[in-house]
Amino acid sequence: MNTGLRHLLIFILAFRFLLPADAQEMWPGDVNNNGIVNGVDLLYLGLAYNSEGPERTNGDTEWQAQPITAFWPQSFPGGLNYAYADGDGDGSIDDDDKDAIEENFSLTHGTVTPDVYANAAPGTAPRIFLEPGATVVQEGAQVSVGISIGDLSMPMNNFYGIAFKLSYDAELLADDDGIEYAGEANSWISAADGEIEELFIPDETTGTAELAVTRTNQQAAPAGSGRIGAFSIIIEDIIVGLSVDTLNIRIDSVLLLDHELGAIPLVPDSAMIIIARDPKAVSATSATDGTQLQLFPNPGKGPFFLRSGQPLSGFSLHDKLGRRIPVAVSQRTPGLYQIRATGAPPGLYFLTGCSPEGCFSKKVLIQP
Ligand SMILES: [Ca+2]
Ligand SMILES: [Ca+2]
Repeated sequence: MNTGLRHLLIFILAFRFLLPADAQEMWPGDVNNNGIVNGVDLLYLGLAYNSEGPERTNGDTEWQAQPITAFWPQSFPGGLNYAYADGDGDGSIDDDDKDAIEENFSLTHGTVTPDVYANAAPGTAPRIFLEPGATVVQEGAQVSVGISIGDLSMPMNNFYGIAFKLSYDAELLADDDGIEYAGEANSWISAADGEIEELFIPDETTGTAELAVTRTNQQAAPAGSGRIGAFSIIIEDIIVGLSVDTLNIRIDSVLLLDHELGAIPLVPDSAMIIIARDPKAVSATSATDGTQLQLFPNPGKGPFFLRSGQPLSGFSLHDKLGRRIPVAVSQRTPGLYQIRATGAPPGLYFLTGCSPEGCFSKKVLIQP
């Protein structure tokens, strides 16, 4: 390296350190200033909600670095200033600043410091779970999938806000508005006046969605549990090649915060909805499932056997995360099928298939 170049490099490095990078500027919508706009930013916004401070000169929600005119007297636990929450720069924190999050959702600036989520292992914490209104549906059907937190045996204390991601097979959903969300009116997470802020951003191309819900009164909800809202899902009208398919919906990247930004771990859940073309198959499902089908030994180490009064076909096996597991099925005698899932680790699985009269889904517990 020649001397001139070296001096230039030293000059650039020195100049870089003289500038306090990002310290005096904000990006509208990135409330926690970690480099990306997502559901977690709504949780921070909820905590700062209804605060007032200095306006930002020439401030707006445009996605660009905006100089912070003056810092606010308030800051979040951890020290981040409330100036970052004022997306539109008008000197107050309200739903206009939620618009800044929506407008700039998933955009990034600088180096992103990933948000830290708090997923817990089953049995160690309250659950966040999905409750489909129907487990077998036809093409074109509309299904409601309830979303609940905690239960009577493990209620939730100190709820202030929650953000999480959903993933699903977008090809199985209607193209427009295939998935929507509506909060439960006056649920246990709402404040006395029903006030709550929600953000739901689905992305059809990736089959993912983010939901964030927060209180806005700086007080945690009293201990509670149960339904907070529901997703409305519309199945695609015509699914090419379908006789039976499964729609798996998974929750992950959960962050539930108390009113001091403390993370409370939750156990995430998944749900499965069977889509079948034949209306007769759909209506006969409950009769086929349970009364005429025997799966044994279950739990067991495998192989498993399935006894049925009807010929069966279209078997598939999925794990709890909705991943398809290779399965070998052979008919031993009329109505008796042997099912081998070689190499599947111990755990809970779902076996699906169809008879001429209906489709079924059975839980299979593979033991160590
Ligand atoms: Ca952020
Ligand atoms: Ca504002």
